[in-house]
Amino acid sequence: MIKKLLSFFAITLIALDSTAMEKLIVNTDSRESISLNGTWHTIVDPYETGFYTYRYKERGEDDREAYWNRPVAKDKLDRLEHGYRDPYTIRVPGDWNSQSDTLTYYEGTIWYQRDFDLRKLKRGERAFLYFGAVNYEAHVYVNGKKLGSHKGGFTPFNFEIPADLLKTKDNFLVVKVDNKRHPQEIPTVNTDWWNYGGITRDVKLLVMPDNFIQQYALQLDPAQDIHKAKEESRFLVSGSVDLNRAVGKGDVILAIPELGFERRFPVSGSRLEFEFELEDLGLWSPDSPKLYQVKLDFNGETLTDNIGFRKIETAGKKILLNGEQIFLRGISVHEEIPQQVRRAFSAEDAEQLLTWAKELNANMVRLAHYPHNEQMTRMADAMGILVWSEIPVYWTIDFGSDEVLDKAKTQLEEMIVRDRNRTSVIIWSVGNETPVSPLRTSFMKSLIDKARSLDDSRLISAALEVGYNGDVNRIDDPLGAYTDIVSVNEYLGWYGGLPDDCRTAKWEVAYDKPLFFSETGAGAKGGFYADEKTRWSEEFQEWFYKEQVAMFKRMPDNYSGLSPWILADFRSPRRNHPVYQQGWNRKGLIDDKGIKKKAFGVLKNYYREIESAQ
Ligand code: GCB
Repeated sequence: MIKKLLSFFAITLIALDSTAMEKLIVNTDSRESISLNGTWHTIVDPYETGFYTYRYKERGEDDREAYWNRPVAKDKLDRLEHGYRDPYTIRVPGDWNSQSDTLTYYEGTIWYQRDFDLRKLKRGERAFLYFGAVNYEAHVYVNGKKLGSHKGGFTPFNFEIPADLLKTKDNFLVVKVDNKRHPQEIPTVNTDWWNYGGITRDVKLLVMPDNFIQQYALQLDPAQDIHKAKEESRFLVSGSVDLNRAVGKGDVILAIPELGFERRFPVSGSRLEFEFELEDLGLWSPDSPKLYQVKLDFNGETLTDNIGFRKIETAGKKILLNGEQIFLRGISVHEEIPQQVRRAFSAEDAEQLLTWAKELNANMVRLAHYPHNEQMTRMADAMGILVWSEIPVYWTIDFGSDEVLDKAKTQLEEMIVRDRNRTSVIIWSVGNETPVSPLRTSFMKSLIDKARSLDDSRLISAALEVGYNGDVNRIDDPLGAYTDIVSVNEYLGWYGGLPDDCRTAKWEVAYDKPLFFSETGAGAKGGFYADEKTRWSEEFQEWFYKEQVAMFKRMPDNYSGLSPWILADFRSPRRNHPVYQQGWNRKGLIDDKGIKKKAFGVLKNYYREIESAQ
């Protein structure tokens, strides 16, 4: 009996383990890797035939009709009802919606398949599959065996491929990708953006030593007085290194060659926490986005990263960067290239979006409403653009569910762990326009606590709503008590009234904290010109921005920045005016052809004025 029980437990454990999440490997650019980007074979499977039998039971691992198994006909009599071959293909990375007219509105399962070769691994070497993002649910199989699954459409994940599963030639890799929306997921069923499906970011095969640096964090110690540090030119840096496996004894060597710094830190166990002083450090800021090459050496592997040093904090109603007050001249951005009607994923895409932001004289972007790809935050580091990064806890999440809270926490952790060395990121946002209730507030508060426990060197916020109330608009959402800055979305003159209502509007905040307008905006169809009293015309949007800017100029001294909605038009199934919207949210300052609308100039001039007054 005991034997029977034991074997039952063993089986249960293996079954659980096969889909258990593995800790994220960070900075994959700096690891030995083989790109698995390119053209993958696909099967569009709306009924999930490759996953379920006709009795709607999950298929067994060896079921030859399961789509993770290589379909081989035994002879000409044999019946096979699926297969992977040209021309049934989709490019990776990329969303599927933009790659075929039949997939524009598709929400469901698509199976992706490709083969890969891998040199014979040396003793102790290990192979991992890394995905930059798959929207929304991914199940990953190699040579017929399941490696694991992942939920969350905008954050990376990885799985180890057991050595005995690997061959040097023709490994059969299959990923089941499902982007169906569900009430119990993050985001939930209702959003104002396109649910682009697919393997939307890079896929890599990582070759790692037996033990390696899995994650690390390095920043100016948030507790130090930055004025004193600047005066004395002595900066305290603190951080941590997490190893994949515990060691009895080992060393991590940390070097910043440009500063002539190199230090050996002994490590035992799987975690090292360190601090050290640097002299004559050039601090990172939008005006001077100085990055230093940082090298981390462990077990024969050298990781290289480009990291800047800066301090972000609040003092009463002000936001301070490196001890000086800073005004955030921001713009909200979706991860989309409008002219090509697709998700953005590459360094070139990041450059296009951030160059537009620079042309606007912006010094900050709000990356809405989910973590964007890593190229965006790396490019922002290099270009000197501050970043607000957010998880898709958007509108009506199931705030009463612990399971949903866990999913939000997982996405929050994956976002922070991937990007906590990106100097440009100054704000982690835990959500957008969540409806006020005690249940919601405690859900959001636990996300804030989680964010702080993972990273105490950045500000935490969430985009709140405003209670429009005659001439006095009061921001008193109880969540504001827990965030570092009070951020609010306001659409005075678009969703209610007309733009000139801004003339008499007053703003009151219940908290003694910086106030940030995380959204404001109005829709206009690019190239539609009329008088300003015509909705959807470029002139109406221009008028809206003029009135908003005039109102902002009268703001009290807690006013610390804004990120209007939005840089460019983006796809949304909620936007169905047959003439002016045609499936697009038209609040972009740039239209779907990449052409700037009139309002772009209004915000650009306002930002230039602010910049030159500083
Ligand atoms: C909002 C949302 C944003 C929408 C925008 C709009 O408040 O945060 O996701 O797209 O308004 O256009 O209505």
